[in-house]
Amino acid sequence: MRQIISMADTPDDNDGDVSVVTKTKPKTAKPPLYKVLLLNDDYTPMEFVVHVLERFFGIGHSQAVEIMLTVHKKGVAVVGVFSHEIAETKVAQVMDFARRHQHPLQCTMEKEE
Ligand code: TYC
Repeated sequence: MRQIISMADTPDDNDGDVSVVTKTKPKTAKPPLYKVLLLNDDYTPMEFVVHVLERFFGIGHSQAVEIMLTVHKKGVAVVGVFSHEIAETKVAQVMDFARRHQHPLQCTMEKEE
């Protein structure tokens, strides 16, 4: 008489199992992202800030007004997250545009953790 002793799946039990290779590919580190911040001041006109958000960040009018008011009330807000090069370009564009219009608007970038 035959008896089943165990149904455990052992390496050499020749039970027809098929093994699948699931080695994970070593991943290249993701490049860091940078937050672009807009700072409040007492002199830059609200409409100018709204225009900056629309023009350089592609933000729609209603959301641009909301972000501008957040900066006005809280002192600072993140207006976008970009690669280092794009963030640098945005900051330079905003700072240059503000300077040419003689407004003290400040825009900076900060590495995202
Ligand atoms: N505080 C400015 C004012 O009262 C408006 C303002 C908003 C300025 C956002 C800068 O990033 C800013 N005219």
